[in-house]
Amino acid sequence: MTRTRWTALAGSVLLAATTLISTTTSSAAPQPEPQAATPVAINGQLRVCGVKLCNQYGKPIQLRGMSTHGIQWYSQCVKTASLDALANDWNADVLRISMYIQEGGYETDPRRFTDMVHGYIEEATRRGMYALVDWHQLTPGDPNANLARAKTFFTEIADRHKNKTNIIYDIANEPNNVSWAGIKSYAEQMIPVIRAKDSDGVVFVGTHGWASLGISDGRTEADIVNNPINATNFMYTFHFYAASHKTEYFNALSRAADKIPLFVTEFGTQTASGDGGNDFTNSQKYLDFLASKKIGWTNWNFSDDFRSGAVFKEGTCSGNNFTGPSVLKPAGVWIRDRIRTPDDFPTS
Ligand code: IDC
Repeated sequence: MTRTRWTALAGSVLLAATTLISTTTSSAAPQPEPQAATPVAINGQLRVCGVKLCNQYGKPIQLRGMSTHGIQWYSQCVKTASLDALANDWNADVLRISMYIQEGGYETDPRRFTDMVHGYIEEATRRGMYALVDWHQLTPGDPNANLARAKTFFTEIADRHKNKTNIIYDIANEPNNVSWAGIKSYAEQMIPVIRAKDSDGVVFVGTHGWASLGISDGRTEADIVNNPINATNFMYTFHFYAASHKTEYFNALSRAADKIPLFVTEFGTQTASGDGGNDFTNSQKYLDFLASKKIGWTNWNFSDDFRSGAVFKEGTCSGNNFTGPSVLKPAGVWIRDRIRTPDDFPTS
């Protein structure tokens, strides 16, 4: 499907109108080309319906897209040319905006990082993509350690963007070294903070053991199923790195998929370091399963970092050519092929 930005559509309508006004003798103004709509134009405001993510028509949909790398390190990879490629060459539905809290991220300059996220939300919106705002806590792993910061940040983000239909709030990237009960308590404090500003915004919450449904902690999804977060319109997140996370992780995902609402906000085709050889066979097994359940995903990551999981070849982000397979590492070629296949977005 060809996607044209609304600015282009508006431009051709304006051109047609201008031509109509200025042409007194010609018989008909040129008709605008039929335009395919963007993911947000088609699906509108999302809502969690049972264990699925549904569009404005109440139909389950699968969103597919990319996660940025940490914006404190790789903002040079998130610019006009790369986002145009993501929307129009990759046909991505969603941009995950990965804002670390520590490691030189938000805590060092809350004003600057909040403004960066506002900017990226506007860029995603302009291109008709969903904007998945990722509170990328990682070290420390207990999201409660950043609770006050999270309240400040999400209050402003939700207030500024509440009238948009394309914002998704991820309040904890990868909780670790924290019990499920600790994460549940955090989520039950944060979700009302967001809802006070944006009453219909969908919220995502990372699961224990680095978003492994507890598996990396020697636990299972039963912790969640037996003690779910007391809220509505939210999903739990699951992450996997296909060269590290094999049967035990896949089985947990497949057991959980019919019981709790899930979104894969991060995965790689390589090891959990985001580097090393790709396991495309196991990656495909996961993606086939996610497609069959209409579970959405964003891949790690949209940068030119040296590691194998960064889709662009090193040095790409200092230029302005992001289109096509030639600028991509093997993981990038593979994942672009799987994002740009046609979407299934039912409208009736
Ligand atoms: C990695 C980055 C790397 C950075 C490291 C520590 O690729 O440059 O130094 O984080 O912050 C995750 C995390 C994600 C990791 C990624 C790959 O959410 O931040 O990125 N990963 O290791 N969970 C599992 C893997």
